[in-house]
Amino acid sequence: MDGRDLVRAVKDLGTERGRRAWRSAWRHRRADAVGLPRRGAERARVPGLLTGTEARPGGGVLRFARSELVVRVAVGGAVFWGWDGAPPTPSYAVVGTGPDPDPRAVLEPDTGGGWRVVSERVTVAVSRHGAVEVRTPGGTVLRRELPPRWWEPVDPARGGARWSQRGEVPADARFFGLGGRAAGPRLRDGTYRLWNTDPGGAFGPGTDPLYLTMPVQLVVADAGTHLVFHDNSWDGRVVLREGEEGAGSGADRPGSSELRMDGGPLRCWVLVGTPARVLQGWAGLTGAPAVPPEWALGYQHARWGFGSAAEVRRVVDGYASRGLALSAVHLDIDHYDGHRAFTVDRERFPDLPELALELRRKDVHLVSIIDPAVKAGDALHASGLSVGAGGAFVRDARGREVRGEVWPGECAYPDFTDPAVREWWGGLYEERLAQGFAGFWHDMNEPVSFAPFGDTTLPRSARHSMDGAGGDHRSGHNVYALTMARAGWEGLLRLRPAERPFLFSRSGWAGMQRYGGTWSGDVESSWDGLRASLALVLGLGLCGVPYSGPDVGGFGGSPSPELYLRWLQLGAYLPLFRTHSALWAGQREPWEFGPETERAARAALAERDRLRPYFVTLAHLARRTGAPYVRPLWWGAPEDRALRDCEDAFLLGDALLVAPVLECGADRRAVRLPRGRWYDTATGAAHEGPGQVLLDAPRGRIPVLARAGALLPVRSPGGGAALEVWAPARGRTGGGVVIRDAGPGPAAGEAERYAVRWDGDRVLVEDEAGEAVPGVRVRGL
Ligand code: NBV
Repeated sequence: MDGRDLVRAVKDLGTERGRRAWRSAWRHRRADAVGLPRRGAERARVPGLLTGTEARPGGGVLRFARSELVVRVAVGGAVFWGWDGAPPTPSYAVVGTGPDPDPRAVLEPDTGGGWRVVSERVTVAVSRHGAVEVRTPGGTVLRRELPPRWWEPVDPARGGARWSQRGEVPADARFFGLGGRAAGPRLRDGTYRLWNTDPGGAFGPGTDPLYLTMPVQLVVADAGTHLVFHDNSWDGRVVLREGEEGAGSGADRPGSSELRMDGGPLRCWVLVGTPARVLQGWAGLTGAPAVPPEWALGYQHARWGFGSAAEVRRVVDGYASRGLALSAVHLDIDHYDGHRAFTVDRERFPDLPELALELRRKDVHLVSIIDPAVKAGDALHASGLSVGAGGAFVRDARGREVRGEVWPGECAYPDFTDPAVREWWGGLYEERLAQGFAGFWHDMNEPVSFAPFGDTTLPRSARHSMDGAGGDHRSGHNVYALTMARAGWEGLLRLRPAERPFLFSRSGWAGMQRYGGTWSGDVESSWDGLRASLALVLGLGLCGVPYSGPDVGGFGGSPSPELYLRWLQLGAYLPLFRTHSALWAGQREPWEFGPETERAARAALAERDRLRPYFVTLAHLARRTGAPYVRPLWWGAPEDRALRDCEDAFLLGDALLVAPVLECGADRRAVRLPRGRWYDTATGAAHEGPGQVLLDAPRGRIPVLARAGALLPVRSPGGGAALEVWAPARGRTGGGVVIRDAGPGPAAGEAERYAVRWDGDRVLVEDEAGEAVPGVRVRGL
């Protein structure tokens, strides 16, 4: 406990909730004291020398004096290895039984007494001491993992091994990922914890970890791009250190990424290739991103503290009367009865289904927050107690229900790692659907239990089903929200099979994209918070979770009109475009910031609305290819080092480059351009990349550039669909893909492909049959 914690802890004693939190924290501490084995003396272990090998499909088993390594290259090129016989499945991240082994991969002797698995896309070389190297077919080393080290209790009854493994990457490599990191997108030297955590207040770039962590790193170097995933949900730390070219005596110092895990299997996947290929492989391995319903790609307004149906109507009418597009309104815990999930405060919201219907007629959808903790002793708790043999709730090592302190008071926690519990929980969404809710916002699912000291979550000794495998909160914690999302997603599909569920969740883990997206959580209302918002979206996208966005304006404060506007202008180009704020925070309605801000906000909302069909295309493309909607500038040119270090702009799909204003008072900004011609969409001016240009960014807009030759679907002023094309450079061609939504159901829309070329003095757009497409708006001429 540091000084700040101490002050917090003492202050907490002054309130009833605070006192309950104290009691709960003590109970958790005691539970761990009796429920977690003391590790006692430990013994260190390394693999030792290679003693033998055995070929298996896709690779083989390599036996060492004190461990065994399974190496397997899968069809499509994904590399798996597991120490101590760790198999790739079961896994909370990998779908099904994982990809099949590549029958053409062969295990053969390597130089220096090592062995290697050679396949078409990648070679995995294992030294006789157990170092594992991932090489391109040309022999370039992308990553070298040194032999791991385990520390295991001398008495095996006291638990499994902690372990660490250090990987080396080229000196020029940059690290991205690890889930949602406020300090990103480029992860600089430091220690990043793998433990989903509610920071307990508004966070900025210096706060780590946050709600959604995962052991997924994307590493980009001149030699190539790779993704490495250590499939292990335990608590751990990743120590990153970027390398240095020509360090010391002129030799390169490689970059390093050391993983130190408190337990769990040492198993790892590596995917190599272009960023697009790597993310495609990742989606193949861990599941395709869910496509949100079309309306969830529009602008949304949330608020903790609407307080009444009347206030919701006031806000919705405010948008409507000003002609500002609004797609959804989100109700927070203040619409619950006593903060209990799946209830309604009927005094403040006497007619929720009616309100929902009324909003739906205006094309506004209602989204409900869902908190996982269930108030002890109430009807929902009783219903959970009848699930399966032992009830739905997490128990401690002695079989007693684990209680925590959350908004409703003393609460029990559903064990979502139990299939029967997921089924029960999924059925509860029926009540929400009957209230008229169309989307779901999972909160507090790290999971949180208020605590004046210690960890603000469940005790580590708490037991989880782990889908039959059995385990405790040390392995269950990080997959709590992932399995909650699965429960919600599967429940909604059962209840409304003809609709794609809309679900996003504060916490999650690798594979989260299968069930929905996420959002920033309680990002601070500051310029730093604005910057962190972009970092989160970019980083999560590179971990395979493409749908996310910040609380526009920040969560807890009252942004200045300028900050609010710059946030809104950025948000308009992010997948989840939602303003949200805390009970105690200032208003977020665009008209609350004065006429000048309202005018500019109107333009941002209108542009988002115009780009809706493009967002639909990007959502469907993400499902098909794993490519995030929001991509770093180096997406198509990872070898361009200047792009690799550019963190203040992004690509939206293939067509657009968005350069938000992230600094107070700025009305111009430098924009780094990838290769090719780029048009400033506001002025039509053409700029040639690669290079950097200085562009105007007056209050009314942020620089957005379109790639020459790009084609994108937009909404025409009359509301119909239209195509927009940006002229290719002379002598060049272009094109694009359009995927239209085939309704609210799971059916995938057809991909339409268009080619763009010069025909004399005009720009021609042709469909796949080679037919000229009439009525396309050509810009940049
Ligand atoms: O439900 C209240 C808030 C919510 O508005 C916010 O978006 C979440 O991140 N919630 C956290 C719980 C309390 C935060 C202090």
